[in-house]
Amino acid sequence: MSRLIVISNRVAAPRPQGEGGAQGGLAVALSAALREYRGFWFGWSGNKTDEFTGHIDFQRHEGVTSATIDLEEQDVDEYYNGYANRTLWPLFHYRIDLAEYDRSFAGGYERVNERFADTVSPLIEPDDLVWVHDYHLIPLGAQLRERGLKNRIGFFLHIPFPPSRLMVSLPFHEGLVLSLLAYDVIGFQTEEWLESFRHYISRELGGHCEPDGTIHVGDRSVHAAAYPIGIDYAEFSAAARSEGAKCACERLTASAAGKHVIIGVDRLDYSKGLEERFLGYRRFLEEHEECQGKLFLLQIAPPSRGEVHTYEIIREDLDELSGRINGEFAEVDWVPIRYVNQGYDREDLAGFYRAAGIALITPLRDGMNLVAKEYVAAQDPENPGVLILSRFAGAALQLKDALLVNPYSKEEISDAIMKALSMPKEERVRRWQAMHESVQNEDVVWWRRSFVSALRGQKGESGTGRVEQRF
Ligand code: ADQ
Repeated sequence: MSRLIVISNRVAAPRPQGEGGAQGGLAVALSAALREYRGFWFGWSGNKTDEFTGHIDFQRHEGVTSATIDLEEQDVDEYYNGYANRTLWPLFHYRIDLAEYDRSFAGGYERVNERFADTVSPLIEPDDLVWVHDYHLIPLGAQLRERGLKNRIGFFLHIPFPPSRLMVSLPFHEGLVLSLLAYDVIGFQTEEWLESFRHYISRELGGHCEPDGTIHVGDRSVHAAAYPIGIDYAEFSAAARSEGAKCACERLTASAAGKHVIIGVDRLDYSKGLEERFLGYRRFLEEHEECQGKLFLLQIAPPSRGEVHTYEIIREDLDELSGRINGEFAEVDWVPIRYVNQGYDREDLAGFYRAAGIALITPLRDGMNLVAKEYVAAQDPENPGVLILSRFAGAALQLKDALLVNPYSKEEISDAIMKALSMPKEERVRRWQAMHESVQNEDVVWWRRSFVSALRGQKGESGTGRVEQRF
């Protein structure tokens, strides 16, 4: 069996139960995947060094070997805080108004990708499958090829791929997209992002896309398909049945004192639509005076990417907005928004999801959104809650039985909350069953098998079908 080498910006070794903290979706998904394979997970340690030496720190924890490097401060500023998070992240989430184009960012991005390639390539053996993750490392495949690697190399993009008309606002966009052609397989979260990529290929690069997913540009052919990521269903549903989850559920239910709980759980990021969500909820309170005092929104949003200025602004804006809404509507025994800036461990989170009769997950744009799937997995089958989900989250393509809303529309959010509150139990159960089937079947194991199977060059369905091949 080939080894699997996973390469991503950060390597997040699994944490012992109970340590808590907000792990990103990528970390949660990959810790589960890596446990099954030999091989290792390579990336940045998150630490800085005065001078880059290429020293690799190997560690083994809970069956996962990690190999990490430290980066220089300038690398972190230009590559991570700069090009990845201030140029590509906003652009790929359709926010060209927030995207910053700075030559030094692009230079740092290229340099760090070279450093990754220089350091990891000697560790890769001829039979290894290499799986590169996300927008931080788009050119890595091409860099590895330049160093003579002939291995099968795949790339998975966890975030959306922007429409061509937005993509062209990126200086030297052709170079970035052309570098993707060094991979053998390119995976997207949904057919929609795949479609944008295919459109760019034919419109901007004069390439040709075949119905089976093969893309030809010049003499290069790659396979591009949708592989929607899922949650680790087995792990999460076990967490939902745990004592810890039961306690968390009871704690929240007791403190709710008979009021309906609406839950939102997100990293504090402008793509998650938190401000629009608060405004939609505020509209609901205005339109339905009779409901005031009978429900509250529990918004859990730990800060992310503290070093990027935009994130400080979001934090200030949300502090102010939640304070304003609470000031406007609160009574001595009721606050409409409980806004919590901290991370919780999986069991607590599962318990909170279960105590909440409604989840309000309304990103303005999201590659997938695993919180929506976790909410579904944590519900009581006899008495499930209602998921209100943005139609612009990748997850909306699978969770069609959620109440799908336009996250920019206060009215739609308000109407959906009302509909969720008054939904008969039979309808809740019916909708939940359909969503649960998808969350359970199309889980992280299914995702990984679909992708790795394609990476091995084996026949298998992507995105919509089952891959029978086990390895
Ligand atoms: P993220 O943008 O991080 O991931 P998401 O898919 O919602 O978004 O995953 C967040 C994960 O972090 C979930 O597992 C959630 O439980 C956890 N989390 C969030 N807030 C938390 C808190 N307060 N406490 C504890 N845990 C918390 C990126 C893309 C997504 C894509 C994933 C996976 O932006 O679109 O779904 O990668 O591919």
